[in-house]
Amino acid sequence: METPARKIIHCDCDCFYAAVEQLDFPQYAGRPLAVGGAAARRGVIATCNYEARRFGVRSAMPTAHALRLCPELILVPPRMERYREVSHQVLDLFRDYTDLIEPLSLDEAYLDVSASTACQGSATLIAREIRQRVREEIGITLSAGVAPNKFLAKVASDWNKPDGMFVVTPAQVPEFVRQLPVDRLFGVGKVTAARLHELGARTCGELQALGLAQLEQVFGVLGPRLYQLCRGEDPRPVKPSRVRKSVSLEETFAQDLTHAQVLALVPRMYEGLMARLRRKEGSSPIDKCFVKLRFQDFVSTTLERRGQPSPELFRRLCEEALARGPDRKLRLLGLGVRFRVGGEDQNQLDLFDGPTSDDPDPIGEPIPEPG
Ligand code: TTP
Ligand code: MG
Repeated sequence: METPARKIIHCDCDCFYAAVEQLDFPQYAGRPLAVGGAAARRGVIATCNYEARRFGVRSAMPTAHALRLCPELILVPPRMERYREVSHQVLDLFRDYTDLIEPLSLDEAYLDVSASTACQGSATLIAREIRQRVREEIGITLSAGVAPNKFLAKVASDWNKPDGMFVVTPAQVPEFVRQLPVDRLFGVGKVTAARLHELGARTCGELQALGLAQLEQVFGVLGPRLYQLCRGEDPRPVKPSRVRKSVSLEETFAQDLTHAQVLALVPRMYEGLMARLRRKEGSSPIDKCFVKLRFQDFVSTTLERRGQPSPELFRRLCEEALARGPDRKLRLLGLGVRFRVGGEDQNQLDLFDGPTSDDPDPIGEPIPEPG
């Protein structure tokens, strides 16, 4: 019996660091904005919003060059702690749909929703709902690609970027790959692309004309991979990180609560969290505590701080997070802890497993810890 097609979603936040800056500082919206190091210190651009991209500003470009292209560019230094916080919020939202999540960087992840029951099991509807909820509850935009495998999902998430999605159904795969340039293939850089062009293969359709033996001869171990990919095949599974990185306890209230009522819940929820932690034996040492709030308008916020759990710390975090919505009641409170992963310096380490395309400190300057 044929195995049913998998349903993979690749999610990629739009201009992630810049989007977080626009979220926290709405006065930047609509103006060209870049996150990066100062020109005077020979800094580079980590990312920029789409307004700045219209001027030709790009990631990894020297800031001095970016400012020549776009003199009115607003330049802000990176705040990695804050980007990690929003990244956790996004990942937490994904967990409402599947546990099979493979983060690639702070703003990018694969989701395998083959077995998900949400949205009648429709990956397209799940992607649509995720995009809407990320916009409404977190306040940034995310592009998504839906396809039967990782490679196609990743290509698809770029198709209608920013703030868009694209679906490749199993039936559409042959048509979709035929026109796809070979340099879009996973593992194909400039050198391999040039060799493929020499062999007469600019598109995947043209690459399909080359035999497996020939590809193996020219490209070695990459040969069989190319043979599969140009046919739209990619058997790589979505690999969720095995290490537990956090434990949390959340409560959605029957009725919206006032700030004072929420603060009054902290001691009891703290006890609940501690009980849950005692059941997770063998966990790594605790690194941080965090709170999550959802306001009456469904907007969520999280705040985290290095330290060991105590009712006082959670109360302080709650008070600070509540200050982000002074006039709004609350639908949900969550308390949690994050574990130290891999025993490395958390400033340098992406909090998630797996290879990361994310440069945690693009300008090489120390990043101040909040608090
Ligand atoms: P990307 O997803 O590559 O870029 P982006 O999210 O800024 O823009 P988009 O997805 O809309 O094209 O990278 C995610 C974050 O990683 C980005 O916001 C900043 C950081 N980054 C760097 O610090 N240096 C880099 O060279 C790149 C490419 C990204
Ligand atoms: Mg992105």
